[in-house]
Amino acid sequence: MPLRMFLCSLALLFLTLGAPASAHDYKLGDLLIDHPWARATIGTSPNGAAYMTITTAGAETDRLLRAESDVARRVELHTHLIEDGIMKMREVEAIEIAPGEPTLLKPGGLHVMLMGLTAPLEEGQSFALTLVFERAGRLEVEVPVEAATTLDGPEEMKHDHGS
Ligand SMILES: [Cu+2]
Repeated sequence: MPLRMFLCSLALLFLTLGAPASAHDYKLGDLLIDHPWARATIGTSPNGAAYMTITTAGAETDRLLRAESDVARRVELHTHLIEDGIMKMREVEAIEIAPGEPTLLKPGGLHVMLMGLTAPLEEGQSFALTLVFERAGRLEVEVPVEAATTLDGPEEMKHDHGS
């Protein structure tokens, strides 16, 4: 088997065997990607968003450069800004993952924007999202779709972190 495939299998095996705390944590080099999730589509909204918490155990800042998924025609990295008293979304070039504190992608803040969904996101489904980091490289994560009313993240995530 080609080396690349072999390494992928190893990585998969590691993911399967590791992380007993939660099935939704992913490790990639120094990075921990904690509980990716998305909200179910509301009405006929053509767009969606994905959220997660990314932490680096390394000494250097990494950057999320882009994300890719089949569920949308275009995937962008966005933040929210207040302009003239109105909250607006703005595309960002990259999302910095600095050492010391977790980088939160959450409703009302940074997020992975799914522009032009190919199908509505339904609660209980999940989809694949590939994250591309400057230093750590590429990682495909599974993004479960939570209820449209979910505010900060799935209940399970709150239990995980006990806060
Ligand atoms: Cu957005």
